Amino acid sequence: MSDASRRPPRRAPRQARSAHTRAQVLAAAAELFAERGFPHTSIADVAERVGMTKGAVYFHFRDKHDMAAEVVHELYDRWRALVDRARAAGLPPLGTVRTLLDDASLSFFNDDVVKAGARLQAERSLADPDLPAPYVEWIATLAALLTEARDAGELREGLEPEALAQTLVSTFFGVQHVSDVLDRRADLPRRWAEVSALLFPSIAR
Ligand code: LUB
Repeated sequence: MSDASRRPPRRAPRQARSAHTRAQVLAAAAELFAERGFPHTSIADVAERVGMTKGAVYFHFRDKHDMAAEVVHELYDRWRALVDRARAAGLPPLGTVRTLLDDASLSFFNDDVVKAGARLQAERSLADPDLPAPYVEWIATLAALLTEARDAGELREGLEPEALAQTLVSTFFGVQHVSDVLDRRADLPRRWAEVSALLFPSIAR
């Protein structure tokens, strides 16, 4: 093998570069959607934030609605990764539920894709009415874990996993919403810790 053929290519292959640029655009879009919301963010704003031309942004996204939909898909991908990690930790099911919601509260705190995705879902009638249905994936995930918890004898007698999953998602959503409105979520980890300290002892056997 000659020296020349062993040297890595000077530039990343076209496809890799393109995926990298697309990810940069999406990150800038998430920042702006999180800060300003869908109606007050334009493609020009995103191009400016990422230091590209509008044309370069349009190469990756059909329009602002397409961009919003991609941010929301990325949100659910991140949460799926969170669920996989929490499950891989191998805690008992109820502990996994608690860890998962603690981790979710942190993600609202430090991840622009999560902040943006939640805001876009709240603005879905403007952003894209065809976005994935909100809440249902979390409810299904928690219902499955709570069913495991019940079967393992971890739940207080008579609690129904599906109803409990609805309650937990509604409660979590309410806590992050109030924290967002009153404190831009700066107090969310503390608020969620207060609520879960009240909630979890009352559902465990
Ligand atoms: C979650 C939001 C914000 C539920 O699942 C969702 O769609 C959610 C936005 O729609 O929080 C929180 C467990």
